[in-house]
This record gives sequence, C-alpha cells and structure tokens, in this order.
Amino acid sequence: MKNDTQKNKKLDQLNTHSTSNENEKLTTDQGLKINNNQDSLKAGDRGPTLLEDFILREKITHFDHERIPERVVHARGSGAHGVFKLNKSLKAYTKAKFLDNVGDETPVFVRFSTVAGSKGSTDLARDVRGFAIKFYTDEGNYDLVGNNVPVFFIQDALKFPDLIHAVKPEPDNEIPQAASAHDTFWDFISLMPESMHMIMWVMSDRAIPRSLRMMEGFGVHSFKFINEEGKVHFVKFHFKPKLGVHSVAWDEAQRISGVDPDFHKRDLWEAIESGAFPEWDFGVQLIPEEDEHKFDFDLLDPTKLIPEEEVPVEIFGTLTLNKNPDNFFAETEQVAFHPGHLVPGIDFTNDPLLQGRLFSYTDTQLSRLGSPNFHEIPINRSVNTVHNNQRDGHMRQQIVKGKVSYEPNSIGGGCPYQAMMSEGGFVSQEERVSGEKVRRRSESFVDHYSQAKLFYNSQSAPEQTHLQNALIFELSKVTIPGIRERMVGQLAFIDKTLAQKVADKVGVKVKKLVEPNQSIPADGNASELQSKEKEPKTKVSDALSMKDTIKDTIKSRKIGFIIANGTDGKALNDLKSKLESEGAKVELIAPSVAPVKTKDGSALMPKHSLTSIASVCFDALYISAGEKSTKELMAPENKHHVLQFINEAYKHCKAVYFGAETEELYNNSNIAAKKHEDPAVVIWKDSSSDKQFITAVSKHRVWDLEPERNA
Ligand code: HDE
Repeated sequence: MKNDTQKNKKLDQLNTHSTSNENEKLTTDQGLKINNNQDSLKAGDRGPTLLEDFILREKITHFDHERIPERVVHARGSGAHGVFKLNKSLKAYTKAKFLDNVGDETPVFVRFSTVAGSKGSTDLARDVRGFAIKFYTDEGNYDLVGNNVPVFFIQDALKFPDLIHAVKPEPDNEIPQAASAHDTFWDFISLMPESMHMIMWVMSDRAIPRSLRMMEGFGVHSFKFINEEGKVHFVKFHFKPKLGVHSVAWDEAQRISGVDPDFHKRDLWEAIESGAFPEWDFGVQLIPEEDEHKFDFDLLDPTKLIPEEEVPVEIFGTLTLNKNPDNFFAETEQVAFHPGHLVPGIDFTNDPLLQGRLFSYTDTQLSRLGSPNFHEIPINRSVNTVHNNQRDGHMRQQIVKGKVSYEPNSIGGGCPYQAMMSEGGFVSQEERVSGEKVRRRSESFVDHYSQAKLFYNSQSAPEQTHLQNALIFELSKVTIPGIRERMVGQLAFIDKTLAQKVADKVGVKVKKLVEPNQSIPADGNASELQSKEKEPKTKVSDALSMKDTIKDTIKSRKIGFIIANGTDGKALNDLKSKLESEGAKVELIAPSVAPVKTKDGSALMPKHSLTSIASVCFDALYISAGEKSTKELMAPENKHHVLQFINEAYKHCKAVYFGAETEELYNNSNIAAKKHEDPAVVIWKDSSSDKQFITAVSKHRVWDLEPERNA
C-alpha cells in the first residue's frame, strides 16, 4: 500500500493522543495496575459484593456512560482521513491560503452519513447522504458540510424541525426506521411544493449509491469567495468522484440491507485498507458578484442548482481519502462539523437555510458532546494553535498559564492580540444590508417546479423508470389515500405522464391541485402562493443524469467467483490476475468455506459460502469453469443458492460470466430464456471472453436492458 499519509500535520497531531495496549499491563483510569480482572471483591467467595470495590465501580460507571446522544440527523456515519491537494490556484477568487499555492496539501477528515436513520440503521436506505469535510488548514478549521444532492427540501431553516419530524419514525410507534415511505413524510411533502425538486433527486437512484466512493458531493448553498482585493464571487462547491457516479437497484438495496447492513461502511473501509484510495475532483462554479441577478432563479434559494450548462464547474483540486480512523468513536462519532467554521476568503450568503444552520451546529454539539470544549477533542482540534480567553467548562483539556483571561489587558502585555486583516484576521465581507423587518419569503423563491422538471427531463429512460417506481413504492406505503392523491397532484405539475403512471399504481386519480400562481386551499396549513413558475433557460442538463458518467474502469469493483471442487484453477487464476491488474477485487464463493480443490489438485480458500453472502454484495459474477465443479454446484443442496446468485445478478443488470463447461448452470438459470443481445452476459468462447467481461464490468450495469432482463 502506498504511504500517502506520511506528512500529514493532522495525523501527526492525532498521534500524540493515540495509545496502544501492546505489551502493557491492565490499569484503572488512575493508572493503578489491576491484578484480577475476573472477580469482584466479595465478603467470602460466595458472599455479597463489597461497595468498596472501586475497581468494579469505576469499570461499571464508565460502561454505564459509554453512549452519547446520537446525532439528531445524520446519525449513521462512516469517516476517513485524507488529503486535499490544490492543482490549480484559486488565488484570483479567494484569499483562503489553502486554495492559493498549487501543490499544497491540506489534511482532511470526511464523514459520510445517511440522514433519517438511527446510528444502527442500514446503509442502503433510500436517503440523502451527508458529505461533510473538515479541512485542517493552517488558518484554522474549514468545514464544508454538504450532501450528495445539490439542493435541499426546504428554503427556510424554520421548516427543518418539521421536515425531520415528518421523515423520522412516527412518534406513536417509532415505525419505520430509516425510511421515508410512510404517512407523515408524504403528508408534509405533499403540502410543500418547494420540496419537489429535492424529491425528484431523492426518488432517483442518487439516493441509493453503489458506494460512498461513487457519489458526488455538493456544498448546496451558494457561498462567497473574497480575494485580496475584496472582489466577491458567489460559489457553488462540487466534488466529482473519479470512479463515476453509480447506484444500485432498489430491489438490490433492500436485499443488501438484510445481507450486509454495513455495506457502504465496509466498502469504504476495505477500499482504503487495500490502497484503492477514493478520489474526487474538487470543482467550483464561480459567479461574479455583479451577476447575482442574471439567473432565472435566486442564488440564495437552496432548492435550486445552477445548471452546469449555464456556469461550468471548473476543477481546482483533488480530494483523496487514504487512511481509516483508528477508533470509530474517538474520530467518526466525536467529529463535530459546523458550516460556520470558516477561513478568511470564504464567507456565507444570506440563504435563509444556511443562516439557520449557523445557529444549529454549535447548539447540537453542546447537547451531543456535552461541553463547549468540544473543539479540544483530538479529531476537532485545529492544527493552528488556539489562543483566546474562553475558559473552563466540562472536560477542559488546555492548561492556560497566567492570570489573564480577558481583553483588553495590560497584565498579560495585551495578549493574545487581535490579528489585522493583513495578518490573517478574519473579516466578514462588508455588505450593505437594509430592509423592513419582515417574516416573509422573497418572491424570487417561489418557482417550485421548474427545476423539478429540469431534473426529471434530464434523466435517461431507465432512470425515469426507477424514479417512477420509487414513487410508487413509497406512496404505496402511505395508508391515507388523500395524501397519495395530493402527492400525485403535485407530480402532475412536474410531468403529467409520471403523475398518471404513479396514480394508476397507487389507486388514486390525478386530482387537479391548485395550479401554480394560485393559493393553496385551506385543507393544509399553507396559504401562501403555491408556485410562481418562470420559463427556465436550461430545460435539460446532461450533468444531472448518471447515464454518461465515468464507465471505463473496474477499479475497486468487487467480483464474485463461484467455485466448487474441480474448478479449472488455471482459467480462474488467469481471469483473477487480469481483473486484479486493473484494480478489481476478487472474492471466492463456494458451497462452504472449507478449502476447495481445483482440477489440478491445488487448494483454494473461499471467503464466503453460498449461504453467507448474496450476489447483491458484488458488482459482477464469474461462474468458474469445470465440469466437475458444475456438477457439485448443481447438486440439490447447492442448486437453489447458485441459481439465486445468477438470477439476481442478472435481474440487477450486472455482468455475468459463465466459464467453460458450465452450460448446465446457464441452462437452468433465467438467462437461458433471453432472446436479446446482451453484452453483459458472457459465455466463455476463447481468451477474448475475459476482455468482454472486463468491459461489461466497467460499464457498471446494463440498465437499458432492464425490461428485457426482467421480462
Ligand atoms: Fe444539517 N445538521 N441541518 N444539513 N447536516 C446536522 O449537526 C441542520 C442541512 C448536514 O457528519 C446536525 O452535528 C439544520 C443542509 C450534514 O457530523 C444539526 C438545517 C445540509 C450533517 C443539523 C440543516 C446539511 C448535518 C446534526 C436546516 C447540506 C452531518 C448533528 C437549516 C448542505 C455532519 C450535527 C456530520 C448534521 C442541522 C440542513 C448537511 C442538527 C437546522 C442543507 C452532512 O446541527
């Protein structure tokens, strides 16, 4: 594994906090060596336990307090260390030092998360994924707390608790876990036209990523860059995965949730352990301040994206994750992000969702981590030194010397001093703000359907079908017909055919809701304008579809090899080395985890048995060559399992490769009935077959053939 983590300031700092128990004696928290960790102190060996057993009490007390409150949202997460490298200077736009010198590397910690589920929920829930990055810059921590979807459900922070209450398990019975497919979510959504754009994303396959390494990251809000001369640009942040943006099928996601609920966590962990470091291009959309009003939507509205056709994403750097945490709790759980952790050269906009977030994140860390000293937890510490007059509080670590804890002071020589702007002191962008005090939304925010349409119209046919099926799945779980009906009415403003297809399957009629530009009737609690539609400049955006994403690599793809005694070891090893030389990972699956003997007598160690894993955990399958092995796989105790592997992989549009002498398996599988050309079903012919299989794997899935494969 290449060691990219050598000169990483943050890791050096963390190392000063890490301990190892290797060759050490067991002690209490006070450092006292423990002689017996098996028995508590008793009055006689059959007598009552004594209160004086301070060792027992310390151990149990610590255990009793091991849990901290989980995050109120984004509770389930996976984190990793890495580095951000600048490949092109942004100096012309921002004075942020870490975006200035080409080649500079900034240590980062990234935490991915699902939003709705509890800490122990499944990774493959249909949900938005959090994509939060802490940059440990020399000027202090900069946090970019984003998502894998570029827009949000709501426009104003005041609605966030309502949104989250609606999506979380229902309060009477705490059902369902990590799922939006229930009454309260759709009740709320169907009354919130502003959420329609985000709903399109969440019902699309973006909400069921193949891997955390294969999803985009977005800052969502517009932020500001300010350069040395004070010139301001609005910016949108993007992270584009070098492996492309890929998803699984919904049926597959549900199966994965049972077979391996830690699928994404494991995938990230294993990729990093094996040296297949996940990478993203870092890009920005830059809009000069004077162009703020040149768009047919408001840059401050977080339910809108800027189509890449209107402002291209320029690539400036690379984000690489290259080290797993040493301790999940200490790092991934205790890391505390905050959109208000800024460095000079980057500033907020007046996006009302962002403005509310600026309050929420400190507040939530106080309740979750329990003290205003959460910045002293090793993972949260800045690599720049911290000097101020903040003092005391629970779990204070820093021992600040001297009498002075106020400013101005003369006793301490005036220290610590304020920094001038030229010395890196943070100065908020000076901006003229004036207006009436109003509790009101800007009219420029009230176009709710244009970009929902843009997203839907930009999807390929299979993506549209998946989106439609997702809506059908979700709304079928809604028990109140009126909610289904109202939601279908909303869909009709996006696409009439979509609405009709969903309506037909969820047993309602497409009821005409109040047309855009009119008021919502009083059946809900919203009495504002429903939507004021504008004619959007961009009607289709290729960047919103996953169809043309990167599809030329099999790097880190997981290929399952189904083997049994008598397998052709040579063919297997040939293919395995070809796949591995291109960065894929091969795992052997056999009727049991006992060693398997190949045709030429050598032994193979399977990682899985046919019953301990499923094809949904792999990107593609190879049924290894061999007459004898085929016979064993076709034996009554194995046949059902092998065919389930093959049929499911086929149904989920994966590449399936039948080695020589496996006709019996092919003939008994659902594939035998296929009547169409299918580049991702490979039957061994000659040495070119391996290549055909590798190409099919690199294309991810044959989504276009889904109807035929599922006919
Ligand atoms: Fe968050 N969000 N959020 N959020 N959010 C939290 O902070 C909140 C929003 C996002 O891995 C909480 O530390 C409000 C948008 C991520 O630790 C909390 C509003 C975006 C994470 C909170 C939003 C996000 C959080 C819970 C509306 C994408 C996980 C725990 C005004 C740009 C960070 C915590 C991690 C976490 C509040 C909306 C992203 C409660 C009030 C929009 C990735 O503070």
